[in-house]
Amino acid sequence: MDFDLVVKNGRVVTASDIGTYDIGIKDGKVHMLGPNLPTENAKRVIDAEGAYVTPGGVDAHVHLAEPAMYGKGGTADDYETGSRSAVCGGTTTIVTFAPQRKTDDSILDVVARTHDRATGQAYCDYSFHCIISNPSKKVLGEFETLKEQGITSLKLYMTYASLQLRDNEILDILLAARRTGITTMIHAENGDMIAWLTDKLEEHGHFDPEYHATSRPQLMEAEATNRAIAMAEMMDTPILIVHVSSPSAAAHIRKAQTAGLPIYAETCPQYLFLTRADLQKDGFEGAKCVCSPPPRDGAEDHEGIWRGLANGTFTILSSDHCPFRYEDPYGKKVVVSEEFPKGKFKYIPNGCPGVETRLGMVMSAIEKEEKMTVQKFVEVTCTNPAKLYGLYPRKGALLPGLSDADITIWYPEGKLKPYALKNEMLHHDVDYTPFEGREVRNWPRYTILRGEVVWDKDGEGLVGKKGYGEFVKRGISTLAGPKSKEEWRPDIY
Ligand code: DUC
Ligand code: ZN
Ligand code: ZN
Ligand code: ZN
Repeated sequence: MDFDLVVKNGRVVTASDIGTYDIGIKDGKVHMLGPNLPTENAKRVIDAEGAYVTPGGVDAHVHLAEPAMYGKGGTADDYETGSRSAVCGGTTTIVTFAPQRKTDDSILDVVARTHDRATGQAYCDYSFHCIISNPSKKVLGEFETLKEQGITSLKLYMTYASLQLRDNEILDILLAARRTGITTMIHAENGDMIAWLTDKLEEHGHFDPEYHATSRPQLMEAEATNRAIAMAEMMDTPILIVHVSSPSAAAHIRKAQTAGLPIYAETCPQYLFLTRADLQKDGFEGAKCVCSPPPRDGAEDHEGIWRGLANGTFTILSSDHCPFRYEDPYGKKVVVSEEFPKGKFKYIPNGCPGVETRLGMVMSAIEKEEKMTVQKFVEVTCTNPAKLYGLYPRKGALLPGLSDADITIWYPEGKLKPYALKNEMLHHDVDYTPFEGREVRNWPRYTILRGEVVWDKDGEGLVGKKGYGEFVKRGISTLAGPKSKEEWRPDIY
């Protein structure tokens, strides 16, 4: 057997199985699984030394090279630096955004421009979700072409003046998405309530970063989540609620799932590890943890989110990597003044970097506190995102003959001495991480993309090449879709 690469002695973990065996790789694909695969003719052998071997991470929520949308200034990372950061953190596929501004009259043009930004730049494989902020008849009519181009998911917003949609516009999108078989992601926070409360806070002299959290309480997330679910139920079409931070929002999702509705949900590491206290740090430091929805109050909220991962309420765990620079023409310099040494929360762009830290941080927490099983970890970080967004089984799995040889090899027990994370260890183009100083207990030791080693932590580090990453055309979701097959349901319309 002439394999290109054999990964030996791994504790191989997939969403369905766990076992000690080898992986034989040929022509960029998983070719064979089994104990004691022959290595005499293999071009390369990597000994996993009994460590976990998992499918390469699929991060289905990454913002790269986006113009200003969530405050001033565009995202710090472009396709080169963001995808480089991804592979160094064990992620082999990212799904980024092709963002429509309200003035863009064709979503196909937006996609073409996004391809221009990405082509030849990426270290990992990638695809796009479309952000829809102006669902004109023309744009809705372009969904079928999007699907033909391998783009089978959309994101829409219930907040941010530049992006927010009215409920009737959301229904228009859900109907067109249902007809096309597209999955719709929804940012569920009540934008009008947030804008009102923000004004009131400012009237009362509350400008510090911690008031970012005050201005967007759980109630506003739970309300919008419940409303989004009602719209999806009426339209009988699947949605995914992105970046869920609140146990109260998760309770609405759980109830809908129990009723058999195709409601999916995502959460992110910031809702497992950050709290309001991180926004209260000295000076402008709190700005580093301003994301939306905001970090919640404390341990009970974190426990609620961990529970939602363990019990299946959350389908996927993504980074929501949405990077801005601390020292930036639109960062500290413009937000901070003598009068406001902590800045004004309203002007801090909403988002944190995290594409590189997603897997390592969560695996470290699992190894320390058994927050969930390693199989569940693989399900929510690799397999489910691939299924939900039409990448499975090419991505997110290790099925011989079917899956790309995208593999993450971890450290065996006792091999990596726990250390404190520092931003200088990361490979993004951002001057901070919100997780500075947090304990790392395990981390991807090797990342393999289509059979090529692209990250070798103990060797040269980043060994992948810019431009090796490819655009991946996606099919439609393989998770449950509409309950009814009827195209038009007069009982409702
Ligand atoms: N939503 C995102 O998905 N990312 C960053 C900001 C936001 O509100
Ligand atoms: Zn063979
Ligand atoms: Zn969002
Ligand atoms: Zn996002």
